[in-house]
Amino acid sequence: MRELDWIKKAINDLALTAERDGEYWRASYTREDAAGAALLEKWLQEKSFQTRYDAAGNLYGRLEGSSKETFLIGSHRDTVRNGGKYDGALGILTGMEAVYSLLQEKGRPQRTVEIVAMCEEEASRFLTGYVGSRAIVGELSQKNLEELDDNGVSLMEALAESGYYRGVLPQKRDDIVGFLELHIEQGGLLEKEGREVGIVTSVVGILAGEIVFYGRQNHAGTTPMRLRCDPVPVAATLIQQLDCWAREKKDQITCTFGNVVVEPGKSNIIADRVTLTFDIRSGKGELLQEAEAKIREILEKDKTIKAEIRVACQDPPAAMDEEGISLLETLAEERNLSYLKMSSGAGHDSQIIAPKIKTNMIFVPSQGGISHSPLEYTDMDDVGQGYTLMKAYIEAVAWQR
Ligand code: HGY
Ligand code: MN
Ligand code: MN
Repeated sequence: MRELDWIKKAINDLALTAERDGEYWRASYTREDAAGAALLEKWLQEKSFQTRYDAAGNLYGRLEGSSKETFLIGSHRDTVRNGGKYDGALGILTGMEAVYSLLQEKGRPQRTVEIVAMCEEEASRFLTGYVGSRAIVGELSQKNLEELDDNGVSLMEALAESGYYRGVLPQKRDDIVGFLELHIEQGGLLEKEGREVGIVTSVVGILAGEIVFYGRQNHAGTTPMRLRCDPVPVAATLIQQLDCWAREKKDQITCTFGNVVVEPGKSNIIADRVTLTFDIRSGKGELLQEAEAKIREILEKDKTIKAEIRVACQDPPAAMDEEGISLLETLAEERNLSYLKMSSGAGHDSQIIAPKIKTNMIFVPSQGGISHSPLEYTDMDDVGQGYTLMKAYIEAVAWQR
């Protein structure tokens, strides 16, 4: 199938633009991001789309239909550090190829169609994350713009340096009637159950951020245990107690401490501070509230040091559009595609867009359930099944056949 050949080559060609010191990383508003966006823009233009960027750096490809009602399709173009080449990119590439093929086969669509390659979904540079999708629904705040990356560069500066942001925050778009995101599952359920595609019913809610534990830096050998103010054991106690709490909730919640930074980080110095990231997810919003209360309760118990919680991402679970789910089911059944209705344990731009715009997601299997790793892989037969469903859905919604 010509279309899949193009997608397969594009996945690999796009990945080459994100090579950085031997690892794959397209952080937003970087040289790698500009190279990836330029290649995506070239392909969009070759496929008859008009391209533009918004103030958050989202790249759009627009194909005018008879009506101004716009159906948006896409995903994020940024990646995690040392990540895989399917997460995000696959949803952009399959979307542009499906619309281009429908244009050739069916002529102009009823509804206008836009492909979007969004920025900073992964929070791999700015802790808030989902910058591109927040911009689309008008939720990118001044506070987000002031957030700093590891080098002390603010999101506003990064956007301005890239030429996207000129002082006006992106406003919510009112012309978009629906959003579709095809994405790798990033888990192993489809593979385990032997299903070809996933029809997403909801995306987990996320509570993420960091806690800074402030100690009193001092000599490791001359400071008696009773006189120290050491942030490391306090951080370790929180990790242990929160992990224990999460395990008691069984599979209703995940709790991940992705990074622990001890400063100045030498064996013979009692630390000045510890910065601990947390990433807590659940399909139940009330469990996320309980998690935040648990963090505060554990911190309250220890009066020896000051601790500061910085919540960067607090997004409730998001339900996908019911009508879209049943249309996907019908289309899958008509094409004898085995499918699984499932919730997503990974976060997605779709969860930011869904509360404001009818949103649906299609999953394709991840081999071994691996993602956020160079081992991330989906074979082209599996991509093909998801692509078939995606193309049928776009035809139904945009060509309205
Ligand atoms: O972290 C996530 O689940 C997503 O890949 N940003
Ligand atoms: Mn993703
Ligand atoms: Mn990801």
